[in-house]
Amino acid sequence: MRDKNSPAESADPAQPLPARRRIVQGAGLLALGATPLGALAARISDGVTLADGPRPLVRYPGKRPLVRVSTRPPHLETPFSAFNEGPITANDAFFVRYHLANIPLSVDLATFRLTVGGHVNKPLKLSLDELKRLADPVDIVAVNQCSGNSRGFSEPRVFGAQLANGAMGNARWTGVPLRKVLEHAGVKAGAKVVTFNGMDTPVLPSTPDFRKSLDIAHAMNGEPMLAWGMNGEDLPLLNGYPVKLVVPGYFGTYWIKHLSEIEVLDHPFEGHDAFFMTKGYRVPDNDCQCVAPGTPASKTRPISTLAVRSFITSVGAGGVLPAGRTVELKGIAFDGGSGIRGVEVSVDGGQSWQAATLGQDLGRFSFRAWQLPVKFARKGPAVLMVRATSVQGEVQPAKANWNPAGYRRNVIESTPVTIA
Ligand SMILES: Nc1nc2c(c(=O)[nH]1)N[C@H]1C(S)=C(S)[C@@H](COP(=O)(O)O)O[C@H]1N2
Ligand SMILES: [Mo]
Repeated sequence: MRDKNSPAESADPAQPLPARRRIVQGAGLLALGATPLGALAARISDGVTLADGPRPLVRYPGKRPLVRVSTRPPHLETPFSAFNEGPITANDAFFVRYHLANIPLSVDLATFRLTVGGHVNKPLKLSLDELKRLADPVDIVAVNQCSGNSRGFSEPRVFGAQLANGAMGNARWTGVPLRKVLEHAGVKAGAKVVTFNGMDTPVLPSTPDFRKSLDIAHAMNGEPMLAWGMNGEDLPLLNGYPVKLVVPGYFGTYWIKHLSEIEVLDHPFEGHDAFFMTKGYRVPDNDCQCVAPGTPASKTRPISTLAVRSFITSVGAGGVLPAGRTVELKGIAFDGGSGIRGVEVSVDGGQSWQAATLGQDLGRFSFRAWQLPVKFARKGPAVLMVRATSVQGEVQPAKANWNPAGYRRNVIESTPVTIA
């Protein structure tokens, strides 16, 4: 799969100011650092994040123009303005993330099979139709967010794709509970973990395959599901057609696309194939899942649930709002599955906060829309902030937590605007 259109050079207009401001700084630095070494030095010394300039939009099959992070493998962000269209993210706007460049370019349902094997009584080999008939279908609205969403704002800067805030999305997923499929195969006593693999493969044998695992208790708790439907349609190819594992409340890394192999193990998941559990996608093993900025984590564990977050979607950084009349601020909030208790907004840089009105409850794993009418008395610069509290009482931090991979960022967002 290659880009069909030449990339349109355009900044994401709704990108938060830190990105845009730094793009401008970056342009200056580029002039200063005329030599490659100079540019590199400037980048490192300035703590620059997302400084590679405006990010091009690219067009892939089944998708509207999305922000290009990389093309091999495809890694695409949702333009942030799409999140103001409502709490459900449209299929053609949904972000795309792959680790391995050999991705399926088409899937033939005549030959597609999902195998369920390992420590089970009756190994299964299911066509999509057989999977659909295996149990009554269920629906769940849930957020799929990449662990590294917003990593590009980490300071100090961290390795990895310099993502802004568009590596997340919320959809209604249709499928069957993983538990039903495992019950059908008959999990044997002594099962410990369940591993998942998709149809994409590494280019080089030295690259580990992208496999993930869930503890048997989690796999059997009724929440993880094998989904074929997304917002009432088949999954888009780039989001895992024909079947993906949906793990509500958990980061996207567990949501295996083009799911083709499920294996039950009676021993821990280890070795080369377990790279993305035992080496990658790990967070500091403490409550904040963070360490002092710039320091390594001594003990780590696999990343798991989403942290509480909220965003303003109706106006972006650098936006202009009118003085003297009512402006409806809108946005979204979500957490790892307790649900959103409340959202507060500040229009004075965090000195005072007002409670927003929450929109329709689409379920505890979903984006929750919020809105708040505000009136600005004075013209000039203003900083809008939004802060969510989850049902279980988790509040977003005022200062960003930091970890070496830039995972799970959930600092209170600030949106500088001009009142005119
Ligand atoms: N088969 C497969 N599934 C995968 C991945 C992958 O590389 N291959 N990446 C995971 C990661 S890290 C993320 S964030 C999500 C992204 O889901 P999306 O591309 O449908 O938005 O897919 C997950 N599932
Ligand atoms: Mo991810």
